[in-house]
Amino acid sequence: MSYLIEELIELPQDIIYLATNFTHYVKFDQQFYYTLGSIAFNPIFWNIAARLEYNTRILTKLSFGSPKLGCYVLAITIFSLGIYRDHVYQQLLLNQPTYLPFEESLIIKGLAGIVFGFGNILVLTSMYALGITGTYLGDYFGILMTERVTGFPFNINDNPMYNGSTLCFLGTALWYGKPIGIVISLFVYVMYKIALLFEEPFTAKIYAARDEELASKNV
Ligand SMILES: *[C@@H]1O[C@H](CO)[C@@H](O)[C@H](O)[C@H]1NC(C)=O
Ligand SMILES: CC(=O)N[C@H]1CO[C@H](CO)[C@@H](O)[C@@H]1O
Repeated sequence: MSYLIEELIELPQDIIYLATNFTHYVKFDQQFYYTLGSIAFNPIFWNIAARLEYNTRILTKLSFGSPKLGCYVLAITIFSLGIYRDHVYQQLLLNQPTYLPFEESLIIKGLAGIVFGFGNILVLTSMYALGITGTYLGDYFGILMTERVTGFPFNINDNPMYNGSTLCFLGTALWYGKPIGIVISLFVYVMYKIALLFEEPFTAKIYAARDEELASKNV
């Protein structure tokens, strides 16, 4: 217990030291840029694929005319790309400098566990609430949710999938005491923010069109 208190007292000092010497603990090398590239690639890929589907129905056509199958194929592709990206991130962390005061700190480890655990809860519960087609851009295939999901985790956050994913990156970075991971997590957040600029208005448009159609049928 006294050890933890000692650590807690030293922590602000360690954080200031890291902040003022940050460039000593990050290497902006080729692997770093490759990691940024693979993080950026995923949302760009799924936005292009989904819009292509919406405009041409190409994935549905390639899936024997089944939008559901088309969406599942896209889901598997996006999921696999995500696993590859996580692997690239893990490899990057291995080759980057470690900030020992973080790596050795029980408090930071505990915080990392909470951040990672909470991030995972957000991702998994939103997937569960939305289902596969709801999670993986089903609306672009014409597979719409009957009503807006408002339960957990959507009652505590507007974008639990993206925020949760960002927290998983951050939690991993803290756990291994890798300052570069904090930079990467910021980048992940910004990429998702940009993706939302494209996705939110588009989704709103698709649902508005559906509601208009329903309304015109009801009168
Ligand atoms: C994270 O959550 C906040 C608060 O709901 C939201 O404004 C933001 O767009 C989300 N960011 C991302 C990248 O998901
Ligand atoms: C290596 C290095 O740059 N060390 C600096 C880290 O930051 C402290 C101030 O917090 C400086 O005193 C060190 O010189």
